[in-house]
Amino acid sequence: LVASMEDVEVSYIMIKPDGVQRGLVGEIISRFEKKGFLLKGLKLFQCPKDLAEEHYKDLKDKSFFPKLIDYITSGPVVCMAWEGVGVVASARKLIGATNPLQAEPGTIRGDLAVQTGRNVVHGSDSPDNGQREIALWFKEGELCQWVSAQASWLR
Ligand code: FUP
Repeated sequence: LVASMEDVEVSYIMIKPDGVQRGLVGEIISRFEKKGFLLKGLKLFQCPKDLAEEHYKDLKDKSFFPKLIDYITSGPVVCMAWEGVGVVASARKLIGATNPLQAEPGTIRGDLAVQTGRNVVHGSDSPDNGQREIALWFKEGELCQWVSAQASWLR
């Protein structure tokens, strides 16, 4: 079954500094890989303050905003672009609720985190934000156009 190109979305997934520091990079990448999404971009990156502020601009009036910016810029993050039909909503399910104590067991946050302010991973909340965030975090030439050898077994 080959999905129509119109249904293909991209999601910006980011392993936050606590995920990197705690050695969870392989575990987190593995969940998206095993699910069957296609990895289009991947890098370890020290996020500058202005980029963190732009990424979270919708939250700039929240009381926790300064702490959020300090957290995201406190160490390297892993930036990823994942592609697939329904990847945006599915990645949010794999990630789990914002507050890890409310996230279901089996989700990344449910299994691996306890605090909202240290919730190990980000995932875009809409297909439009997926596009916006990937354009924000990746430069031209950093994404690969390729077809996985597994593709014909997944679609
Ligand atoms: P999510 O989409 O699950 O990442 O959640 P939000 O976009 O609502 O929040 C973005 C980030 O802000 C969260 F990952 C952690 C941080 N946050 C807080 O620190 N405190 C809050 O009360 C809510 C969010």
